Amino acid sequence: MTDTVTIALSKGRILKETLPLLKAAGIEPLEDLDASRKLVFDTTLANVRLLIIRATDVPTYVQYGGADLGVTGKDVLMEHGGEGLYEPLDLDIARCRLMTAGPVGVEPPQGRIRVATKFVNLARQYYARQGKQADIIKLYGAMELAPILGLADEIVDIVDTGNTLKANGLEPRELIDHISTRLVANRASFKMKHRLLQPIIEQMGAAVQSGSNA
Ligand code: PRT
Ligand code: MG
Repeated sequence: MTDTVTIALSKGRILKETLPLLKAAGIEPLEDLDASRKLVFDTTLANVRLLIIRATDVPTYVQYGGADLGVTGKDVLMEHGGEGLYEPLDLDIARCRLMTAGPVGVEPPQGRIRVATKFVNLARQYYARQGKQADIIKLYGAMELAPILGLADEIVDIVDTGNTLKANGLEPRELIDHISTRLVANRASFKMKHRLLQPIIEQMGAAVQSGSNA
C-alpha cells in the first residue's frame, strides 16, 4: 500500500469544483462519478484512487489512514478538531462564512443563550471565547427552523448569499470565521509517501494559483 494514494472527496457541493484541481495533477476518475453508485473510483493515474464520501466523514477517514489525502470544508475540519491531519493547501473553493443568526429585529438574550447547530464543538468554543453562557442543541439539518419554533434563540450555520436565512425570517448576527475548502493529509502518509503526495499537492496548488478553479 506504500505505493498507492487514496484521496477522499466530499460528495455534494464541493465535488464539482474539486475535479478540475485534481485534473491539473493528472488525476481524472475513469468513470462518471454521478452515473455510478460506487464509492471507490480508479483514476488516470494507476496508483491513485478516489473515495466519494460525506463531507463530515472526510477528516475521519484521513485521520485514521483510510485515505492519504482528503478534500473538505474548513468548517468540517474545525468541528472535527484536526487531530492527525496536516492541512497543506487552501483550495479556495466553496467560500462561505460561519455565522450566528437569529430572528430579524430581535436582540439576543443578555444571559444564557440557547443555540441550535450541527457545529456543536465550534459553537461551544465560540461562545466560551465570547464569555457567553450557551446551551448548545445538536441538529443535523434545517437549523433555520429552530428559532422560529422557539427551540433556540440563535443558530450557528454556514452563510453564503444569506438567502436561506432571509427566507426563514432570520438575519446574520456575528461572523465566527471565513470558510473555504482545504486539502488535508494524513500525518504518517505525509512523511512516508512524501515522494507520491508532494507532486499532487504542488500541482493542485499551482492550479489554485492560476485560478483554474474559478
Ligand atoms: O449535506 P451533508 O449533510 O452530507 O453535508 P454538508 O451539508 O456539510 O455538505 P455540502 O455538500 O452541503 O457542503 C459542503 C461544504 O460546502 C460545507 O462544509 C462548506 O464548507 C461549503 N459550503 C459553501 C456550504 C455553503 N457554501 C452553503 N451555502 N455549505 C452549506 N451551505 C448551506 C448552508 O448550510 C445553508 O443551509 O447553504 C445554505 C446557506 O446558503 P445561502 O446562499 O442561502 O446563504
Ligand atoms: Mg448539505
